[in-house]
Amino acid sequence: MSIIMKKVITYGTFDLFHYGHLKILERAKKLGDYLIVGVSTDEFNKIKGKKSIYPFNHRAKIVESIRYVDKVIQEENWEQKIDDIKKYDVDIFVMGDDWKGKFDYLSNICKVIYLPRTPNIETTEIKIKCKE
Ligand code: C2G
Repeated sequence: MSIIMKKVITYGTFDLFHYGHLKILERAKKLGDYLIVGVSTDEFNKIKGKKSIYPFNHRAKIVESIRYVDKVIQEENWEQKIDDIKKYDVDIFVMGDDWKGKFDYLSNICKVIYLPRTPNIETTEIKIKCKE
């Protein structure tokens, strides 16, 4: 009996892992049976103009330890999403709605869903509060 798994993918830096990150991973997993997360490498973060507090290997290990996550891959560039979706036979691409519209080009190879961001929690805010 073949088990048809609905595979979901999402991407992010996931620095200073917080409730907003948890909630999007939880909701993404609920859309299918298997959740792949592309965690941005430190080098890709430079391209994104982001500097994370935690290095890639810490961020990746934290994400892969989350019960909703089935697989972590490296996110190294903007272009890899199409290849990842094909390589892992992904059905649904999920991102927070701060990215709304930015990845609609993927909708001819999988379902694209933007989920509302969790309000009032931001890694940048946490960094500022820590400095106070
Ligand atoms: N997020 C959320 N609510 C928050 C903060 C973040 O739902 N309060 C979501 C974002 O919308 C994103 C995910 O959590 O879908 C990861 O957020 P970041 O680590 O900030 O990801 P980002 O730097 O936006 O990288 O190719 C896509 C990029 O790698 C996304």
